[in-house]
Amino acid sequence: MNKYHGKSTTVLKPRTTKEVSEIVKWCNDRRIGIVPQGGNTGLVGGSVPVKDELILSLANMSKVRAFDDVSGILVADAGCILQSLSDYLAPHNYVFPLDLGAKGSCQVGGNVSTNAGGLRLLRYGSLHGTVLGLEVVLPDGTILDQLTALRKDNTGYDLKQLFIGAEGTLGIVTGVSILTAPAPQALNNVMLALPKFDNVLPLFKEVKRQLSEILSAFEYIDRSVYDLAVKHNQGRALDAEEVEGAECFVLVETSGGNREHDEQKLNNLLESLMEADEPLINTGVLATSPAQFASLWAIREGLTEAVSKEGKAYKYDISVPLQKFQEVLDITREHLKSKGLMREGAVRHVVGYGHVGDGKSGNLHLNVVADAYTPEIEAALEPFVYELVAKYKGSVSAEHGIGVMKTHALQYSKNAVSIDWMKRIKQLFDPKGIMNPGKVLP
Ligand code: 2HG
Ligand code: ZN
Repeated sequence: MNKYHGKSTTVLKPRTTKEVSEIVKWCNDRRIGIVPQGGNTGLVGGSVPVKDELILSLANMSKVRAFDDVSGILVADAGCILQSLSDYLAPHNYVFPLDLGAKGSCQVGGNVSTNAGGLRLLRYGSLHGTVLGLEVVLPDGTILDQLTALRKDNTGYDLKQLFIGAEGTLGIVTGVSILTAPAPQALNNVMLALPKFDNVLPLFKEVKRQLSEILSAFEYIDRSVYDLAVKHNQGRALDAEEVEGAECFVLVETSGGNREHDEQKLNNLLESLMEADEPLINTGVLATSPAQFASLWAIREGLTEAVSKEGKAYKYDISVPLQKFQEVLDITREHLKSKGLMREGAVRHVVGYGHVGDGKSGNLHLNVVADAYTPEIEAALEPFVYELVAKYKGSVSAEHGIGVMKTHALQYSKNAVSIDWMKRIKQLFDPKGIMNPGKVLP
């Protein structure tokens, strides 16, 4: 995003947990701040130094430590790239329980540290459930070895949960034990074009009802961001007549155990949607080959890149009730208009996309695309957007974390008692404040 800049002079790339421990101890003794860095694909500045901290990159710790093809439990170094773990699992007929657009460069340690959500949370749940154990180097250099491969271990406080989503502020994740899932025998997807946003919720209900156990993703894409994806060549676009009159799109994926059965279900779904008296969709484009499957996903996975090619994006990753997605976009656009900022030279687009299936509230990625990052636009957006989210009792960070971007906004989603206990936990683990300073807590 080119939004956050530090002044670090030093990057260290240790090869072993012991080396990480020695570096951290050395820094702790001298009170030197450390930024743990994985693939550096985060969107809230969590892996970028604030000042001149030492950058500790996990890139050289990238080995699979163990895999058990009966239980599906994988133990890997934190620096393993997500895609390489998926590739490693494929011949064993397993899949990694997390998938996201940045898979080609993000690392599993960073995924865990940011509690990344991604595209298949609907199917496999969050990392708080799939991570079985962690190895963590604590701020004083102590190695906390909780790399258990047990699915059931009910022996008191579950310490590993504290590091999932702590964004490296409590210690550095160096190893991950995770439960992978049996590879689905059949993967299908379909891009649905909807005449209006109001159809998304009834559609979600109907899709869930008909596809039930094989539904693995339900992703919302508004028309304006779809157009940006087409403009910047992300994936296979639908034909002109297929997109005509569409206000938004939904990408549905199924992952099941029987190709014929799954295809039958999808075809039945499409037929029933098209033949209804008041159809919820204008049309649906079903992938008929692995290449088409990949290119439909490429549209969705390429949205972030398309937005970056268009301009400088202010990104709000929020949990709000599903039926409010459109309202949030409209209110934000109107607000910017009233400030005279919805114009050439300032804000070009207010777009939205996200993960509908992730709970009662959905996860909306509100992107405000501007010509440049300016204090004026930022002042118009914050705390405006956060107050809006608080009004809906949502979350100011559904899946991207707090990083440096939202430390001041924590209060919109966490009450004072919660923040106080977060501070006490930070103080307990890292009394000298060397671990990823300036992130998560103000
Ligand atoms: C996604 O769902 C990512 O594509 C990125 O979480 C969202 O760029 C964004 O705003
Ligand atoms: Zn997302």
